[in-house]
Amino acid sequence: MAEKVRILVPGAINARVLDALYDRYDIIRIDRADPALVPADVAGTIRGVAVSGTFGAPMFAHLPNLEIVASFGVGYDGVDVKAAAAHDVVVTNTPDVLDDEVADTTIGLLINTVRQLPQAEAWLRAGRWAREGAFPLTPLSLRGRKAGLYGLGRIGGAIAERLKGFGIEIAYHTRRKRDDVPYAYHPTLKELAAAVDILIAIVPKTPDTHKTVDADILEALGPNGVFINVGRGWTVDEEALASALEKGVIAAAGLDVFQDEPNVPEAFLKLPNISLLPHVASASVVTRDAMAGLVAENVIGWFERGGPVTPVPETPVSARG
Ligand code: A2R
Repeated sequence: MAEKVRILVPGAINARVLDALYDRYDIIRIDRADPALVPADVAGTIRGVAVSGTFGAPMFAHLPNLEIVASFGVGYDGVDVKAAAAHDVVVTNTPDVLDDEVADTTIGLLINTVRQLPQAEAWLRAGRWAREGAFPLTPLSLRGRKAGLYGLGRIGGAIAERLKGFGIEIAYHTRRKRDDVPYAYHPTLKELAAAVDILIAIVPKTPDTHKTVDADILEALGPNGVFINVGRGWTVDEEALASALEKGVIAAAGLDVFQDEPNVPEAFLKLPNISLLPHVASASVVTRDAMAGLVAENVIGWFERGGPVTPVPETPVSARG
């Protein structure tokens, strides 16, 4: 019998990935993506990786026969794709299967932020409704608002579809204008922020998106403005955001992502006009199962079916020699 292909799994990953791969491959598990945890004689035998989280350049240098890194999640900023390309390794992610879940959660977070539903529920649970009366009217409402999407890709598009159902006018900023959508395009983020009173960030973590939502953008969004982030914490100047919320430069914010997860800035925790979620946008059993299935399909596709399902653009399979 042919020897099984060896797959390295650094760190924790959804159990469904392992369930799908255990019978077909020789799975080696280590605590994290650290070359020191893979002895040299083992390193040469690894041909695939399945990972949720970081996989840096030293790992690519350490695994000479690596062919594929199947990454869990649509954002693959934890994987050094430059190093992957330099070592002729294909990287895959898990797009599409989480779009609707993330978009649903975005709407929930937006409504929580604007209509203070978490605070209203806390009011009820604390017995304050019976004791003190109705929860105070919320100063903010979705009615009459315009939303700006910073990023209109797979997930941004699904968010826009939902916002349409709320009767909310939609505009967007991306680097390239899309000809296939009816929404108003703004060539700069600042122009978008100035034109709307809900700004939703759903862009990937890249050098170009670092702290792009800064004091200047928040100022442009204005005192009635609501900022929502479901992309990456990296995109936001968190100090500037806390200050803007405190000073009323914008009205409120809802965040599912943070710069240094799972650590959330103290300043956010103290603010009343911010709704905070622990990066749960895609975190339902059904959607995480679908993402896990796609990680496994990419590995199986590569080793058994002639190609991965969802390679990332930085490591196109067609470019391989
Ligand atoms: O710029 P474009 O035309 O490539 O549009 C993409 C936009 N985008 C940017 N917009 C403005 N300035 C940038 N520097 C910039 N870089 C990218 O973000 C596109 O509209 C959107 C990304 O869409 P997709 O690649 O389809 O990503 P998806 O699946 O919507 O997920 C977005 C991110 C993930 O990377 C994770 O970080 C997070 O959501 O879960």
